[in-house]
Amino acid sequence: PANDIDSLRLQLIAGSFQVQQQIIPQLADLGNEGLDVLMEFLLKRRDNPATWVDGKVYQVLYNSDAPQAKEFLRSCFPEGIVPLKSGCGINYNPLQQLLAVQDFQAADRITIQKMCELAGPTAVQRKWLYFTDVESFPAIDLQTINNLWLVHSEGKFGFSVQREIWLSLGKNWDNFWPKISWKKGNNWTRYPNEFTWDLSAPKGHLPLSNQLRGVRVISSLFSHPAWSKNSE
Ligand code: UYC
Repeated sequence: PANDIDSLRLQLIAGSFQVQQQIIPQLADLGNEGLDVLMEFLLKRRDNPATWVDGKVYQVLYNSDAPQAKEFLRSCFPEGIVPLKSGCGINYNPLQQLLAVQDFQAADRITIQKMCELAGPTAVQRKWLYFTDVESFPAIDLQTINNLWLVHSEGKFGFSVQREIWLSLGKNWDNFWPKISWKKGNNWTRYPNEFTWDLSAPKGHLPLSNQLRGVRVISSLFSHPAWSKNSE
């Protein structure tokens, strides 16, 4: 068993994304010794930007009942692995907690709610955004929300993923909606039950932006300076 652990540890550190993805649940099943390897991995990666492999490791530890995993996260990663930065004092911890347990439906709702908070009290009451609200969002907040989605979805979900798909389709909405399963043939996907709330969804499926009032809000989201290379 010691050999197993050593070999899994090396594959976790040096393997390709695909290998790492397979190794993580195997380590989790090996009990305390496996968890130790996962904790060591996360700690070593602490000063680097979090990837979705880090996200997987974090999720395994977060969802483990082992006291040492709980104590480790409490002391080293009390707010998760994505820095929860906000330009206006918004608390993104509820979003990170829902994504850590892969509750994508509740995470989607809270994403809309947090963006309304960003826009101010009238938007919170209204429960939807004007495109002008989005234009004045701080880049850092959109990046925090987006990084949380990316890191906890194997890089599958997030505004930046949707934006790349939209750009690759020449900004054509009629091609974009079916591509991310928001529309099938002539039919809009109905909220909430027809959407896919897990990682079997197509790339870019989440988070949702209601298209009922048109494309101006989502266009303004995709045109935001948050996604340009120089905005950090
Ligand atoms: N809904 O169909 N949507 C709602 C989507 C449309 C509609 C919420 C997305 C088409 C109504 C979210 C799609 C449409 C409500 C989404 C989609 C429509 C509602 C909850 C595929 C009819 C009740 C948050 C593009 C043809 C709300 C919110 C109300 C809700 C998302 C209808 C997240 C991605 C054009 C009637 N839909 N939505 O915004 O205002 O309320 O009464 O996009």
